[in-house]
Amino acid sequence: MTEKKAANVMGYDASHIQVLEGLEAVRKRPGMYIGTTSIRGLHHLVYEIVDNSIDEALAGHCDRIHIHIARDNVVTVTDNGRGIPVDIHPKMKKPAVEVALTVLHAGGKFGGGGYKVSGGLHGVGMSVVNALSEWLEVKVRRDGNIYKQCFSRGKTTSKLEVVGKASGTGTEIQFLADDQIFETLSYEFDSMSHRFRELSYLNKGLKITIEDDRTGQKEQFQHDGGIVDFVKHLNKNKGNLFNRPIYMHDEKNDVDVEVAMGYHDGYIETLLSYANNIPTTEGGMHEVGFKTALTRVVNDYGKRKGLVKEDKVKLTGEDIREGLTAVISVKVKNPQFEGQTKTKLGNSEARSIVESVMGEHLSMFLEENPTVAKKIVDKAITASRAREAAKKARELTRRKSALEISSLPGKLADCSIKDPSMCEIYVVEGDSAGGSAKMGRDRSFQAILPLKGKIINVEKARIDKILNNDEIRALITALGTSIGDEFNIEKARYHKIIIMTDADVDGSHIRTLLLTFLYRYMKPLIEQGFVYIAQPPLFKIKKGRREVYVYSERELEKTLDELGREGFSMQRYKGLGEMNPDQLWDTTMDPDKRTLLQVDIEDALEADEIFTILMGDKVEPRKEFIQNNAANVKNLDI
Ligand code: 0RA
Repeated sequence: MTEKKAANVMGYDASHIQVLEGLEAVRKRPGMYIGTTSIRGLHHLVYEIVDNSIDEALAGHCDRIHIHIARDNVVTVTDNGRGIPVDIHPKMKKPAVEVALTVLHAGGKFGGGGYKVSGGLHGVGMSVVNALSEWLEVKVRRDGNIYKQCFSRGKTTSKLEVVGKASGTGTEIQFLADDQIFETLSYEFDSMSHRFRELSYLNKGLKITIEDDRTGQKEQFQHDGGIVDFVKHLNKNKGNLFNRPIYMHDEKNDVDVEVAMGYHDGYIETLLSYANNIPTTEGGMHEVGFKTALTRVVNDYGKRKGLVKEDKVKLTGEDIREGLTAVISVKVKNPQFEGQTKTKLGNSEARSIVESVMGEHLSMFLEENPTVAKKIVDKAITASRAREAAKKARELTRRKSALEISSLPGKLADCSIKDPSMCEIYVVEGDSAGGSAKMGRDRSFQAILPLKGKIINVEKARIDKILNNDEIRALITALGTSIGDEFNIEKARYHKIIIMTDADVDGSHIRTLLLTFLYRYMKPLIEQGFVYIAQPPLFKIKKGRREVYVYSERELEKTLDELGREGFSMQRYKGLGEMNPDQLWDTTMDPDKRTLLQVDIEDALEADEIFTILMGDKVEPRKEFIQNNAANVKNLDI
């Protein structure tokens, strides 16, 4: 063998092994690439593929993406982009599409420019999806042909071949996630829909459809108004100060900035920010730039027009953001995601560019729309006066509240362990269930806080009034973190906060209220994954000496089939109070047996939306909601 040939063989083997190692590493430590192998990770596979189609849409070559979930959990993502290139990759000597699917991080290597995402969980590349799939098939329509190639667990199982004639262009990727890797293969339609709706708002005009053969559910998302429609959607049940959200879109130094903002007559600020289509829940440079510009421009305008008396009032950022709903979407070349959950944009250029784009466009808008401008300034002045008045009131009562805060609420049955990371608190609806929970618990690490259900009536109390509610104050004190600007997660007294309510309408209202409250005033608790919903059983079935607890209607049918439909007795639990302490422990509180649903920010956002509808000053949406949900309510209220 000549030396040259030996080197070639070595070279080939080396690169070959490297490729295998790359995807083997993904299979060995999937968490490193997709965060988790839970349902979230499973969804991530789909999002990764869809992200690639969206990149194609951003480049202006794709306007339709279809996601199909089959009964056997096979997912197909189809787009009408240019199709992944099939020509031979000069270095790898393989079709580019094969390289994209078998080489780690190959995604960004070809196709020039664009705002490809490189950091964080997203943009890890389609090869990661391939590695974590039992099988994957890609079909590319390009140059009049349909090309097809198959893979299994990241390895090529067939060569790229032409399998037919194509008229247009596009890419279709079909895969079955690997059940050796994932805890579950049951995609959640609602959760995925939520993300696709968001993506459709963020990518104006793009049509995203999702179809689920398991349930027959279908959705179609397309918003020609983009984030303007998003703001309208968020504010749809609120008393808007003006009809059409303010919109700006500009690009400077490779940073693309899009902002839409509206105001309503409430007090809550809703700021949703994104970088390269990824939610930046921890904020970051783009948010800082936005806030700085908003505060400066509104103050300048107010002074210039004599609306704000120079020395008397200084409008703070918070004053100006009261009742604001804004969506900020930036696209940057090399996004840096920082923070505890990697959802904080670190790129400093984003700050100055958003600030400058906002500064220019908003000043111009205010000049051209004096009626709207006056409404915004007046609203901020009112907020500023309220803030001053509240401050004075607080100073007067400071001594009293300091006393209150130093002592834990009397209703709290605390746990004996003091290390928060080991402790959990059950927030329980009603004194009687609270009593059972106190007796049934493991007092070393489980604390119980009973809340009187009747007092907090979601439909009658406004969220700001709710802060004056004794029950809610007890909750704030028990959790230890304080709220709003003074919130400090380091002071959290428990790292699991478990909401345990009855499976009826009141219970679901209280849960909605608590989630809305936590979302608005203690958001990091949700972001950190500290908040859970307990899952008490709905039924107990007895047959002979056997007792089975059943947690859902669907499970009930299955269980009855299994036990045989004769000679059994069944108890329906209407409330937690019907269970004795032992039963409550066995079914709902024992860490070895219980199921807890972890609340994520999407759940909380949804609760906030429901809360807004239930609370809204507008009667119509409320009626509509109650009518639409009457069926669900019935299911719950058994
Ligand atoms: C690289 C280059 C080109 C298209 C794509 C990638 C592409 C990737 C995916 C993934 C899913 N759908 C996709 N659509 C396109 C463009 C090559 C060219 O025609 O110049």
